[in-house]
Amino acid sequence: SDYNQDPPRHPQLLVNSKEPFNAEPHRTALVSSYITPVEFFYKRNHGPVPIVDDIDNYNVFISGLIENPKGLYMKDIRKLPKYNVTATLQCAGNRRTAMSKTKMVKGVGWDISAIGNAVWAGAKLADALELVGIPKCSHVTPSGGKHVEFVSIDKCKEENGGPYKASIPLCQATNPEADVLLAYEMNGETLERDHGYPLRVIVPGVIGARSVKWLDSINIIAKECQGFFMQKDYKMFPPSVNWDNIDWSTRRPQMDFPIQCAIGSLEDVNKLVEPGKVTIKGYAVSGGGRGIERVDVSIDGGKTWFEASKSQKASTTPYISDDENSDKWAWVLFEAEADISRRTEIVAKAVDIAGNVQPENVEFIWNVRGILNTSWHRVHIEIVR
Ligand code: MTE
Ligand code: MO
Repeated sequence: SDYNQDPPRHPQLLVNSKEPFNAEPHRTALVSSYITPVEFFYKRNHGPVPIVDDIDNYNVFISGLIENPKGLYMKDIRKLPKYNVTATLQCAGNRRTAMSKTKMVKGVGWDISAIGNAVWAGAKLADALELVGIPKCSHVTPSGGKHVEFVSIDKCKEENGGPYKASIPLCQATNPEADVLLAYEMNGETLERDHGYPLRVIVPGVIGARSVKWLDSINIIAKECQGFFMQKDYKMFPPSVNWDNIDWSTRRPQMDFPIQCAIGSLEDVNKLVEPGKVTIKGYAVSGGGRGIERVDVSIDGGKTWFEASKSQKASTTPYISDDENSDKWAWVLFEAEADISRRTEIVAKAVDIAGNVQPENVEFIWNVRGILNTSWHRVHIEIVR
């Protein structure tokens, strides 16, 4: 099959689907480093990984509602100022398996690791679009503006064999502060095939589905992309909607992700041989550049809470952000120690700088497509003697 040409992957990844390849690291591996190593970064593909070997002729064709359509070659993109942006990429389906337990949902089953934090490097999309005559924008137009569509070179069955595509508002694309990148490096190395070699889009603070990999072309369009993944997928429905009464046109495509956190140092159920200290370590992140204000932890199922310590720098990381502000797109790792004396439930919930808090129960946010499970993360401790 076309999948024979897929690249090799780390044997410790937990594979949720082989063809297309969808895999995540074990949760303990995920929370052991601030910067997620490339081989442990989740991989979410919708088709075979395309091969780009003629890198000199590879170009991104920019057209649509502009006067002078133009192809940008890698050398043109590399000539633009290079930015390092530390950003967390999260699949909208992260933590879907736990949502399925309430009531079945459709989609790839993910634990808590369809998320990763990397240093992406490349040109700003705003700079690239300026090359084709589109001015920069310093404000955000809430609606009514044009859109920028990203089209891939991969082929997926949801598009009837056509390429994966998505769009973002033109104002976000042309606002340098939004840090939207045409990225050719990840953690200081050339982008790997699984993650979009030779060039991908990174839209910080937005669900992973909009960060199109293996970029082929960019279209400036009047209304948002009409592709499957914008119109018939990755939309958040109320709990009353099921596959019999779903009307996709009633909802907007999901863009920013909400406040999220999860504990990675513990399994769903943990058996201690005797009462003692437990390390509670995890990640917390919010979309739209809203930083994390605090992470609350409970060791009595949510009756009482204390605050976890949090950090955004691993002392061992060799990667340095361009400025302190750039980590607003990145997760924080949190940590707490607790003395556990009996069978209990440990819970974590995060609060972002806008005061948004995670919902208590997954039932309240259950949706038929199984996206955005951001409910309080709960793990159980049992003492077995
Ligand atoms: N881009 C293309 N061309 N094809 C894809 O299948 N998957 C999207 C997005 N971009 C996808 C894509 C989804 S749903 C996610 S969550 C991220 O890529 C995953 O990126 P990663 O595999 O680098 O972690
Ligand atoms: Mo995704």
